[in-house]
Amino acid sequence: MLQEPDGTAAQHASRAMPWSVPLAEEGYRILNRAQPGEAEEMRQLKNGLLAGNARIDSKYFYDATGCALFNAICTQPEYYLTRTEAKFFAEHRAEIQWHLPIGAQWIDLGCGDGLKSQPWIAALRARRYLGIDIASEALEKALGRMKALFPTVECTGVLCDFSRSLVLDDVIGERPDLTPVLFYPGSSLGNFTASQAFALLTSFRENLAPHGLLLIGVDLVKDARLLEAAYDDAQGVTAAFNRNVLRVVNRLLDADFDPKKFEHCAHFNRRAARMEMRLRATVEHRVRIGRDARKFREGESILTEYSHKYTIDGFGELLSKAGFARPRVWTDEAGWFGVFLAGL
Ligand code: AVJ
Repeated sequence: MLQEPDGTAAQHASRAMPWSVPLAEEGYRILNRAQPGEAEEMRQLKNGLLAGNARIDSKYFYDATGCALFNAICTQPEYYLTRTEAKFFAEHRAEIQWHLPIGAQWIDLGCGDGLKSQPWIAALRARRYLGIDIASEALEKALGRMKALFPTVECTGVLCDFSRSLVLDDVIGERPDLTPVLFYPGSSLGNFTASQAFALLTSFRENLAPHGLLLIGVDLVKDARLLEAAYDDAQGVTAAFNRNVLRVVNRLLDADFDPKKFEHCAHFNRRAARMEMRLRATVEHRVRIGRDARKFREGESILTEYSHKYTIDGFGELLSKAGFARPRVWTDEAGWFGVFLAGL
């Protein structure tokens, strides 16, 4: 078993074997390229919280509780993204598949539980599954399930924070005979700012060279009310997901945030074409953050997430700037969600 992402044991393991920790018993292996709790990362997280405009990087949402809450968000009626994309893929798989190679290596970036990839592995008769995620428990689950369902598919996991750097060419290069297909669904790219998204897409292109393909799903700009409802469901699941990040921070930084003193806010910033989630202090109070402390005034907020929304043309341009060839594009009937398939 891999250690918790914030566990010190994992830190020692990654120091002793900085590159990989293969696990053979389950029929798959996981390469540990995470650097949990790394000093520089923790400094950044802390500085973000001590800054005048406090912020927490949205990658910190995904501890085990956060992953479970995110899965629950995906089943909320207001959160149309997952449903729309799943329905679209189910109905159009045959058509998209026509443009994808048979027997490829399927790279599932931010795989979570890996469920979205299963029908693709079957349809494309993929020979290799590479699951990439920052959440170790989800990654193990994804690989265990994949191996059980497809015993002849080689299953490899890479535990890493790909928002920092995505270096997969050595792993992909282990099978130069299999065309790499990078699958990045769910509009996960939306969490990144324009310049970060450009850098990430550029690294996709580098990892996929010379003949790989990128299959990516992105959420499209739409009515603000629909967007704001999707990020503030009536059941309060998104609110719980947002507040949970404070518990993650409490553990990572030895802080004493009280989630009850913050309320969930979701706002569509049309000019920047993004949803913005914040945690707003409902009362003035002090929070200890490790050996430091800060005051939150009533109404002062912590930025916890950007979720960018794209236009078909805008996203096509971004792909082209990152060095991809002209993509094939599909959207659902309502034009809510876009699927892009881009080669090099
Ligand atoms: C996983 C980044 C695609 O931005 O819609 C869901 C995360 N945040 N509800 C998104 C999220 C609030 C989600 N992504």
